[in-house]
Amino acid sequence: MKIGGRVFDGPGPFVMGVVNATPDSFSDGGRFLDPDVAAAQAERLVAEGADLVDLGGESTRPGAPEVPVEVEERRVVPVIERLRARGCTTPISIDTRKAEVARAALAAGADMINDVSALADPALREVAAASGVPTVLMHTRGSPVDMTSRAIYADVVAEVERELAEALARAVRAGVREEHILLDPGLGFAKTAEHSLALLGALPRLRRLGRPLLVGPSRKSFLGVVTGAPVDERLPGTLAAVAACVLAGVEMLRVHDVAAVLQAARVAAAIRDSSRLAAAR
Ligand code: PMM
Repeated sequence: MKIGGRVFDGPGPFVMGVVNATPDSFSDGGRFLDPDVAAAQAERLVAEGADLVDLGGESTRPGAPEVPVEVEERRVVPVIERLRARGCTTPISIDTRKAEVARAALAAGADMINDVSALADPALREVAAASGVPTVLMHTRGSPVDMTSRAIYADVVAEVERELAEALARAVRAGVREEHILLDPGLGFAKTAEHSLALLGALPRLRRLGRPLLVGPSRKSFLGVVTGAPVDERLPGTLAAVAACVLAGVEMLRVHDVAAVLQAARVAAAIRDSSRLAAAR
């Protein structure tokens, strides 16, 4: 898959560094609202080895209110402009549920759409189809305001697999090319900790959907439920989840702590590849 000027080939995993230019994201809210600070953080993640940067201007934590288009645009567009003006060539993904924000971000130099509502909005489907950029479809139910109450599943893995397949088919019907799509089970989105853990344990099954997988375990609340660690002390738990993703063949990881994750991911990938080599012998 080509994202921006870069070809992403092979099993990866590739690392997407997160910058949330929001006042209220659960993990880094309030730290990167100033565009200069956000751009500097993106550059730091790239220097640490990030293959892409994921930039968001609206918190999607449970209960978060929707942000007006103009506010979200004002948070992200200047960051992309600064990065491109300063010569950053790393692909940038825009984390948004809004067509107008995606359009403005792509015009400013972003290369990819990351939508936590899997292109639920027909207008965003149109932008994804017309722009021809790679697009992440993430599984959730409802919106951040009501998703917690919608975390009800008889079989979370089967239902997420089916709903991702439906989202993929809907996007393709709207003109998004299938080979441009990545799928994400959406850890923590309309999921209890048990649901997120079950999905992490069943990633090989989601590979049957036939598209590259992106997973975002970084600092999420299921890690806190398992370990009792507060959000700023969840790096060790994040690394364990990263290893599970890589061993299951996940192609892309969305994380805040790029250098540490890269080291863990490389070790897990070496183990993955050595067992493949042994099986081929
Ligand atoms: N998680 C968050 C935001 N955007 N996008 C994708 N594709 N997958 C995720 O798991 C995901 C996302 C929330 O986490 P943050 O507040 O740390 O960005």
